[in-house]
This record gives sequence, structure tokens and C-alpha cells, in this order.
Amino acid sequence: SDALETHPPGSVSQKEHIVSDEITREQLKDEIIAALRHSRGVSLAEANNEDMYVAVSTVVRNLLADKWIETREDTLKGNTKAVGYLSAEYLLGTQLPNAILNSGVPQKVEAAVKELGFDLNAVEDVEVEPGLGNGGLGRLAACFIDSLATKAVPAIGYGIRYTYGIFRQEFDKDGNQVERPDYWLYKGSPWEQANYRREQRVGMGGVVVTTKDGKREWKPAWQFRAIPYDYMVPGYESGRVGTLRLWSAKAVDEFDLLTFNRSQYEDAVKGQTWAESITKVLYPEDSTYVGKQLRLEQQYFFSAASLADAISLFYPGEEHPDMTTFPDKITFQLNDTHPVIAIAELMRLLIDKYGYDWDTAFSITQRTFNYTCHTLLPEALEVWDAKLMGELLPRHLEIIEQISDWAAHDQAKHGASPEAIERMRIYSNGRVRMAYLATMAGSHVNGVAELHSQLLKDITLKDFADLYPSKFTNVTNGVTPRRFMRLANPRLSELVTKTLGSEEWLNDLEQLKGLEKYADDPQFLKKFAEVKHQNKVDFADWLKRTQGVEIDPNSMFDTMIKRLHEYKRQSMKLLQVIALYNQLKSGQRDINTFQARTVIFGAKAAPGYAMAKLTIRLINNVARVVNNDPALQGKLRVVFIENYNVTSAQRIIPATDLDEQISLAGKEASGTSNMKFAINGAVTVGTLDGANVEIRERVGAENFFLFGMKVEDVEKLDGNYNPRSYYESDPDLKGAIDAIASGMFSYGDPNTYKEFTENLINKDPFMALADFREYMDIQDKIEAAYQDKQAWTRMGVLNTANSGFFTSDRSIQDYLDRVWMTGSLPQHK
Ligand code: B1N
Repeated sequence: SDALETHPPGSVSQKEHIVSDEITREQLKDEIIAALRHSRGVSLAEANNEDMYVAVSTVVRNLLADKWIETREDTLKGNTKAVGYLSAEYLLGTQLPNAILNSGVPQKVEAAVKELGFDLNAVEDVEVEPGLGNGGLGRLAACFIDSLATKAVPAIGYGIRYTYGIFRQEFDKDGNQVERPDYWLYKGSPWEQANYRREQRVGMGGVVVTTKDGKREWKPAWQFRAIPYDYMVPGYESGRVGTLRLWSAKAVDEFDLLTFNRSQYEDAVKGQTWAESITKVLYPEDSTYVGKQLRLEQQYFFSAASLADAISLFYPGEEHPDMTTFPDKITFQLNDTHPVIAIAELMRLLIDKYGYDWDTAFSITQRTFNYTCHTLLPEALEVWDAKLMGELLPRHLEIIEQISDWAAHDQAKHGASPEAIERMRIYSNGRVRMAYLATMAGSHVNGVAELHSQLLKDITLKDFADLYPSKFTNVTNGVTPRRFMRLANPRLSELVTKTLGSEEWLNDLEQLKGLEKYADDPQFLKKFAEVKHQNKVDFADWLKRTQGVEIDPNSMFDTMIKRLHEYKRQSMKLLQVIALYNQLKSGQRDINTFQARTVIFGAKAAPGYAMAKLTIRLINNVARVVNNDPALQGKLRVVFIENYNVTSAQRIIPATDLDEQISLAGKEASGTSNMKFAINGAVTVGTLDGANVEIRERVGAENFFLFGMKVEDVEKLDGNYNPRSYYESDPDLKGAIDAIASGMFSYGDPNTYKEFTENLINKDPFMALADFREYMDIQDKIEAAYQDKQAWTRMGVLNTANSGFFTSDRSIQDYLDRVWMTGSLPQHK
């Protein structure tokens, strides 16, 4: 492979070039010491873990720099169509361990740090993860850019550099969630680079005028500077380093600050802070739509800056670029509807700025964009108030109106009925439907799991699918095995590598299939079980250290980690725990034969989502009561991980025996933690929802605990669902709900959880009560199955062996083949 040259860190350098493949441990140590001195101003003797974190990060970045530049140059040559991934969220997780892994010389870096007298794990612990996303959607974007780089696809991820990421969650003394601001940049980040050369301007507000030659022209009332912050996205063994470009808002200051007098000065400074508020904070709602003006401002801000960036990258210095070639240079993937306003922005540029006629502009636009839908929940679909949009983006609203008319016309041409055309209206009754806009003005629409894509065609976007069937496709989600296996679970990774004889599985995950033949090999099962046990011990240590909670690594670790949402049904899991508790207390279940269990929850609730927050409070208080009841002899424990995030997910997943994926069928678009658990050899208890369906198909029905209603059952029950009848007829269920209502978990106060219990008994919008009995019964089967440790381990092995499909490398290949119609750069190792 090609020798890679990097320049030594710091302003002054001792040597000409360092060749990364040939760099020695000694040279690495010198580089780290130089970085300590140059970028931290400390000697090795003075350095603490934080200094070391910055120094090692700097050196690793430098090792990757040449590949980064070369990848960019090759991307801009334009021989291979590039991918622009547009996402309002990237939930990246920590950068240093991944960058070391992909530096090409991970062992040397580890050894160098060690020989300098530092513990690399402690150094890595210093990093604050950039929480620039809410949950699955943001983490998916992070997995996708990892896979794009690993597959050497020329790509740029575009997003927003929020000053405050997803809030830090704390629990108060009553068990309530308290949101603390996540000022993740308080110590700066060695991973980002402000790139002022590629700054853009973004306008908002104002009016549209007709010019003398009859053209429409937008005169924005105000402007922002969009400053890109660039992140390296190192590929695994591809010799490629992609780019994540996150935009930050700043005020345009040249006018305001030149003419100030004393009072104007204050106004000017206010304007500055006001401008920066656009990218100040991530909206903490997951799968719910908030029609706030600031959110639309964020969406337009990053969409417009990204489009302008792409045009200037591929047509540098050209005042009249031939934009008919734009879709051959780059294809934009819209990660949900958040960046869909980019469609109107490209139309505006093509018509108003570059002078194309409407038809040509629309054809270019349609060929440029594709749309991924991530939900089925009607409350998550973005529908903007036209008045709000018109005030902020008057020209865009005009263009959307035109697209809406064009769409109605086109639908009629395709034989749609007037009623169907009315239902499909992009713009009507003062509302703009972003999913419909994306569907009509892009080439492809995809769902994120087979079932979800089918339901999109059958329900959510049915009218469109009937008219334009070839637009619709599926790309089942995936996760990166580098972060979620190699980094999160080094023990299992080592066992897999030794067993398969190479590390190739890490970028060809279907090779895990090779483990299947060891599923009945007692030696292998023993090693696999030992890995799991050690991971559980590690996790227990970490929990003790960070939260002061003690758990027993010999108990079954039963985990539910995901955003707190009623459709995901944390409440049903909690009812099961309380029912168990009641049975153990009453003697109905024998404590002596009971399989010890540790039930692990991790979840953030949207700050304005009252029921979700009440559920968090209840989980914490059930934990308090159960964990402190001596009658249970510590055999049932409930722990709630504070501030669940990517970093803690990487610790919890490898330590889990049983993974809970228990959403109401038809509500979870895909789920992605289900994939991470399966790859790491946990067994799933789940409904036939989202990607659970495909996981079960692949790992085998006998290695998956299925329960609950199917989508058809839910449809049948809908409309005449009576949760109270389940409550009244099932003593376990009644006992659990009554226990909550009695004040058992609220120091005797019967009112604390009234809304929770009343909601379940009277409304239960996600039918937890209807699935409760089957859920209890499957949990008994799970308990029995866990008694045979070898059989349980075998199930875990078969989960790992058959989960290769769920790598995000495969998802990206599907996008390349079915949506983007492009390929890779040559790999440069
Ligand atoms: O996207 C994930 C899926 O695996 C999950 O099933 C799905 O729930 C999740 C608005 C969302 N859908 N919609 C969102 C997030 C933030 C927001 O402001 C919607 N997240 C999902 C990846 O496909």
C-alpha cells in the first residue's frame, strides 16, 4: 500500500515527514510529547489525562490528514458521483477511540501512550461526546458516514453544529428527570476545524419583488454567516477519510458594527447574539413534530448553506455553472423531512439565480434529491404553517405553491381521482406537507425496514405509491460494527477474529456466518459465555463507579435502552417488573427458584412530554422500592442509567443477556439498537415491529422470543379497544396497576401517578394492556430458557453469527445500488 506522509504536529517541526505505516512507537511518542508542548504548553511531566487526550487526538488527526486531503481532492475530481447526506442530527459518540482504530496504527498508538505512563482508557474517558442528535435517527446518520468512508464512497455529511447538544439528564431526589444544558464545547474540541474559506451567506425574511425583466427576486430582510466546522470521518481500512461539515451561525457584522453610536452598539451586539441563536440548541424532541419558527430557521439555514457549498465545490469560481450536470456530480439524501426545504432552495437558485426555466429546474431538482422517511406516527410528520413559512421564506413558499400545482397536474395525468389529488396536496389549507413535497420532488422514497417500507406504501404514502410505485423502495437500516462491536466489545471481537482466522469480518460482516458451525462446540460456547460474563463484570464495575449502584453479574441482565416514548412501551416493561415483584412478595412465585434479574433502563424524555417524564419518575421509584426490599434478597434489581447516550450504550450493549424491543406493532419504523444487541450476542424479546421482523428471520425464530399482536391484530382492535377489560380480567395486570395507584411507589400518595394509571386503564393509546399477558408468559419462557446456560449461549452465538446483514456497510451498498446509482473511489491503503 502507498506510504502515507503526514506532517508533524505543531508549528515547528523536527523532521520532514512521518510515514504512518512506518511510523515507529518512538516517533509517535515524540509526536505526542511535541503536541503536549506545542498545543497544550505543558511538559510530559506536567501533563494530566486531559492534556494527553488533546495531544493524542492531535497526533492521530495528523496521521489522518493526508488521506483526508487526498479523499477530498478525489471527490472533487468528479469522476464518481458524490453523496451529500443532509441530516439535522449526527449522534457521533466519542471520536478518539474510533480515530485510533482507523489511524492504521492502533497498536502503536496504544503502546506509545502506555510507555508515556498513561492509561489510554482513562485518557479516552476525558472526551465529552458530541450529542448532536436525539436517538436512532441521529445515530443512523453517524453510522452512515462511517460506512461511506469505509466503503470509499465520495461523500460529505452536512448538518448543524449545535452549541448545546441533547440535554444532560439528571435525576432529582424524587426520581424526576432534570434537564441540564449540554455545553459540550466548554473545553473546545480537537476534532473540529473552523473552515472560514468555505463560509456561506444565508438570508431570511423580506419580500419577493418582480424585476424589470419579469423575474421574481427574493430580497431577504436579514442575513447570517454560515461557518462550516469540518470533522474527519476516517474509514476503516479504506485509506479514505470523509468529511462531516457542520454549520454554525454567526452575525453579519460589517454594516452594524461600522456605524454604531452608543445605543446602536448595543443593538448591534444584540443582533450578533440573536443570529447565533439559530444554531444554539438541538430540539430535544424525538419522533414528534414541533412547528417552531426557530426550527424552520435551523432547517433552512443548514440546507441552504450545504447546497451553496456543494455548488461552489463542484463549480469553483463559475458564475454561470452548467447546473444540468449537478445531479451527476452529487446526489442529496434527505434524512427525514428536516432538510426538505433544500428542494425549494435549489429551485430558487436554478430559476432566480441561474436563469433556468421551471421545467428544467424541476427536472434537475428531481434528479438531485432522494428522501428517507423514518416514521409512521402521524404526529411526527412535519406540516409547516404556510404563514410562518411565508414570513421567513416568501420565495420558497411561492415555489412550493407552484410545485404543489405541478404535482396535482402530474397526478391527474397519472390517473389519480380528484379526491386522491386533494389528499395528496402539498400545499393546502394554509399548511405545507414536507413529506409530500419530498415524495413528489425527489426520485426515490425509502422506508428504513421492510415492514416500515410496506406500511408507508399501504398507509402513510398510499396515494403516492399507487401512482408512482417505482419511486418507492426499502433500505433496511444498519449499524457500524467498528463502533458497536470492535470498540464496544473488544473481547468478543478478539474471539471472533481468532475463530474466523482474520479481522476481515469487520468490513464484511456477513463473515460472522462462519461462527455458526461453532454453535454446538462446547469449547467455543464456553469462551463466548466467558466474554459475556466479563463484560457484565466490567459493566457492574462501571455502574458502581459512576452511579454508586451495585448489581450482580451473575444475574440476568435484561435491558431496555431507547428514547422514552409511549409507543415503545417502557410502561409495559415496568408493569411486568411490578407484577413480578408482587408475585415474589406474595409467595405466588418462589424467591428460591427465581432467576435473579437486573432490569436496566436507559432513556431520555422530551422535556415537554409529561407522560414520558412521569414514566421516568415511576421507573426510578419502582427501582427504589424494589432494590431496598430485603424480602427479595437482591434477586430482582432495577437500575436506571442516568444520561443514557452513545458512550453508555457502548458499555451496556455488550453486557446484556436479554434485549427488550417491545413497541406496539406498526409504530417503530426500524429500531437500530436491536441490531447492535443481536450482533453482540444478546437475545431479543420483541414484537413483530420494525427491523425486529428481519432480525428474527435471520437469527431464526427459535433464537428470538416473539410475542404480541401483529399489525393486522392492532388494526382490528383499533376503534373498539377497551383497555379496562384487560385490567379487570387479569389479576397480575390489575395488581401491578393497583400497586402504583395505591401509592406503593410514592410514599403512600395515591395521586402522584394518577395520570399514568388512568391513562393506561382508560386510553392506553399503544395497547400495552392488550399485549401484557403474552408479555408475561414469554418472560416466563425466557426465565426457563436462561436456566440452561449452554442453550442460552448457543442462542447468543446464533444471533451474532446471523446478524451480518445489519451492518451499515450493507445499508450503504443498498443506497448505492437502489437509490444513488453511484459507487466508490479506488481504495487507497
Ligand atoms: O429513526 C430511526 C429508527 O430506527 C426508529 O425506529 C425511528 O423512530 C427513528 C423527528 C425523529 N423516526 N423519526 C425520528 C427524530 C427527531 C425528530 O425531530 C423525528 N426518529 C426516528 C432510524 O431510522
